[in-house]
Amino acid sequence: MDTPAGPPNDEIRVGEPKRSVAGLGGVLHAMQHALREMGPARTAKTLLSLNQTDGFDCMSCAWADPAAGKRSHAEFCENGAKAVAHEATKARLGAAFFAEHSIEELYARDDMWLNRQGRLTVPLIRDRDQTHYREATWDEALTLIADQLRSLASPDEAAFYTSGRTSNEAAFLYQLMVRGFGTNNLPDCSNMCHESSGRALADTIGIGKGSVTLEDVEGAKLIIIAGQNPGTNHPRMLTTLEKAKRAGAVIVAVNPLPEPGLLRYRNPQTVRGMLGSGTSLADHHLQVRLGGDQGLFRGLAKVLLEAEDAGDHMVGRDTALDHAFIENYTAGCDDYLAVVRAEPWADIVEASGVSEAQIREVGRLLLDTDRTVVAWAMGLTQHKHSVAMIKEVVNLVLLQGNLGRPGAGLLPVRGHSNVQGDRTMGIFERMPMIFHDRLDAEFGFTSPREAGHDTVDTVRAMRDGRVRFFMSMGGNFAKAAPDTDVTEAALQDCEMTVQVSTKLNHSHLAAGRVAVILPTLGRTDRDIQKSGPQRVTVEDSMSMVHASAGKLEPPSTDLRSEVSIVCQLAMRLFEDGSGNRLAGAPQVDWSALEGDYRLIRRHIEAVVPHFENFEARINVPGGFRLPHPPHEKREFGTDSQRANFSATTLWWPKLPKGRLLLQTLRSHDQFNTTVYGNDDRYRGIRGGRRVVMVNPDDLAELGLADADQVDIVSEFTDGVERRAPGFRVVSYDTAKGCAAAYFPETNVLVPLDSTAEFSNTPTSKSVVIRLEKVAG
Ligand SMILES: Nc1nc2c(c(=O)[nH]1)N[C@H]1C(S)=C(S)[C@@H](COP(=O)(O)OP(=O)(O)OC[C@H]3O[C@@H](n4cnc5c(=O)[nH]c(N)nc54)[C@H](O)[C@@H]3O)O[C@H]1N2
Ligand SMILES: Nc1nc2c(c(=O)[nH]1)N[C@H]1C(S)=C(S)[C@@H](COP(=O)(O)OP(=O)(O)OC[C@H]3O[C@@H](n4cnc5c(=O)[nH]c(N)nc54)[C@H](O)[C@@H]3O)O[C@H]1N2
Ligand SMILES: [Mo]
Repeated sequence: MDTPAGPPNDEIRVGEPKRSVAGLGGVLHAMQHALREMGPARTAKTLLSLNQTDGFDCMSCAWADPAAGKRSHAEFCENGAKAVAHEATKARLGAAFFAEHSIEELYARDDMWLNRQGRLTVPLIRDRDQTHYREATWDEALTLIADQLRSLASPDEAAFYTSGRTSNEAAFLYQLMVRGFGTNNLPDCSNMCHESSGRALADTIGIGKGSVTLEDVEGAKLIIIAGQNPGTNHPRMLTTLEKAKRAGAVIVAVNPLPEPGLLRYRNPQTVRGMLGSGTSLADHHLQVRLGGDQGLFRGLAKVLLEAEDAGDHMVGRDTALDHAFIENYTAGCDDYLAVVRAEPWADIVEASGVSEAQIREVGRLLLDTDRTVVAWAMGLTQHKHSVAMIKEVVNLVLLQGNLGRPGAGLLPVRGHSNVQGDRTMGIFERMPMIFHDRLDAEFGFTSPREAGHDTVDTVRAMRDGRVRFFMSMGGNFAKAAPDTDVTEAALQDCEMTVQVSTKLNHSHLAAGRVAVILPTLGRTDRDIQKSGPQRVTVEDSMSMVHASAGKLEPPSTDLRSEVSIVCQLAMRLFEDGSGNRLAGAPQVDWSALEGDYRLIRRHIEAVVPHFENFEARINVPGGFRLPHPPHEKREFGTDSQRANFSATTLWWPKLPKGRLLLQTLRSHDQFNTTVYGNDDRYRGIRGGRRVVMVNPDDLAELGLADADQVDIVSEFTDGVERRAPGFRVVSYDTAKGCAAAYFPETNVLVPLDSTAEFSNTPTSKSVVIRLEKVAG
């Protein structure tokens, strides 16, 4: 099948990037989406309960909410409002739509068109060899799925993906069903997202989660933001940064792009922000090369070490390094310092693309405070050496004891609103054995212990015919996973694919031989079960667990909640026709759990550590924080029982002549694979998405110019040339040698086998490409 086209490139308009973000423009923009999708009454109802303690949790990112009494009446951002508007849309997709449009026809539509069609309202089945989806009953669809699962030669022939919006309750039951069925094949979006952070943090500080609270960020005096574009992807973080800034914090942006969202912020919740000039955010911008952060952070450590040697000191101490902390709480510092000492400046500068003078200037800032926070996101996690890169960040933080004290710490900013909670609930292909033991004890069965497939391995296994059944709890695997052609062919080769979804996307169209779509409730929808209205829980980037309850009338009476879908499927899998449990199946009263989510929370309490008294603690507005021992007690659950320094070898991507390194990133008008519009307002690009941003000097060297039409061709060691045709060149201020284009249009270029060491995350931020000019 042909790749979907989108609008023609001659409609693309390129202007100056914005100098300040949000403000009145952001509010108006959000309102346009809200009013068009929801109308005035629904708009008021949803936006006012968004992120309120008695409302629902915004699904647009995992940024934390302010404490219960400190929330604004409008505790949301432009992009949160867009996400809500597109879920709570009044548009509906029923059986007639699918009778009218063939799968092939729909496949040719772009992501934005698919999203605009509205909410799915009925279960759908595409029978073998058929060209269209048809309406099905829930019973027919669920029985078909259970029969297919039972027909597999082994449970390991099935894989069960989770995207990060799934609630704790649904995630917990889903993994229980999957493990009860007999496999650990539980790939999730985290495998493509913060897996590198989880791995690096678990190895170094003993827990794969960020350490800081919202108050820590507000109280920090130096905030380094590396590889993250919060103005677009975590806009509410800007409010926190504004507070910190007004209390005297210095902010450093580390990014190949001068992201407008980091420059100046006009807080739409204040008069100053709406009408005045706002607050300037980043004081320094280090325009690092893609994949150059390990070198950069090592350079910063070298500045500290040199300061130490010269007898300089950090504020409030006699030395530049925090020796008491290093001595009492860490391991491996000497080896690390030896590596830093030996690292030549020339390599640090070449790796990072940042001058020695600039690294020194920012390095000296580390001496001015003992309250430093380092935040990061996909710019650090999606490279071949991401785990080593993030360990280097940890090294720098440990040198000054910036862990376990107020205003300081590590902040991997998560993406999906419950991706961290899903992991806590057991969505992971290799949960620790202690989790399995507790799960087995609670439910009287034996869960499989052998590690399952992560995302990339699932694609490989489907491609090779080892996985024949694929189920997805949310998400859009076909477009989110790397190497689109390979991934889509792998999905299409499955005997059956099942998607639990709110909205239509390409995973429904590049689906298995038999394909099932199960429409589900979203965060905004009211969820009523036998015992009455239900709430669910989520965990944000700062380990805060709290309740979420939708308020809207669901788009159709035929929708089921994710919890209900799992319970209904599990009953058909684990019980015989007369409701008796099959031998070996987990002992679960699925029907009772479906009817009352409080009972699920009781099981979670018994299996997952630190959820004691769960129900009572989510009655407290704002919820509760899961423990983070390094932050609270400077206790480290590593083998050494200490925080580990890592003496890694410095690496950076080296490019053949005439080639560029491509990062695939988000525009301002999308949520991952859901495209809301064709504008990237902050970067000044409007009217289309098939653009590739390239440094003007590179363009000159390559004999190209702004507005040229090119094919992007990716080159990988497997010798396969992957091509994304028809892109407009945009001359842009990006680090030299480093191009940028939007995900998911460019996922076709990311080789399946190009993954990060130790985390197996696709290298979506470093793809070696060449640009081929085409007549335009
Ligand atoms: N509105 C909206 N919100 C979202 C999402 C969305 O799509 N839309 N997605 C959600 C999800 S799942 C996630 S994971 C987050 C993603 O949030 P981000 O990580 O901010 O998302 P990206 O657009 O991938 O941006 C990566 C940033 O890192 C920079 N970068 C790329 N490579 C490097 C590098 O090698 N070094 C450094 N220092 N910087 C680099 C890029 O220039 C860019 O600014 O956002 C979440 N929130
Ligand atoms: N090239 C490249 N690829 C990337 C990335 C990148 O930066 N570059 N980023 C990666 C990252 S960080 C991530 S997290 C993944 C994201 O991968 P996914 O999480 O798989 O993708 P999404 O686009 O977030 O999924 C959108 C779909 O989820 C469904 N959905 C929305 N809300 C709900 C809900 O409440 N319940 C259910 N059941 N379904 C719902 C809708 O049908 C919608 O079409 O993509 C990864 N892929
Ligand atoms: Mo993500």
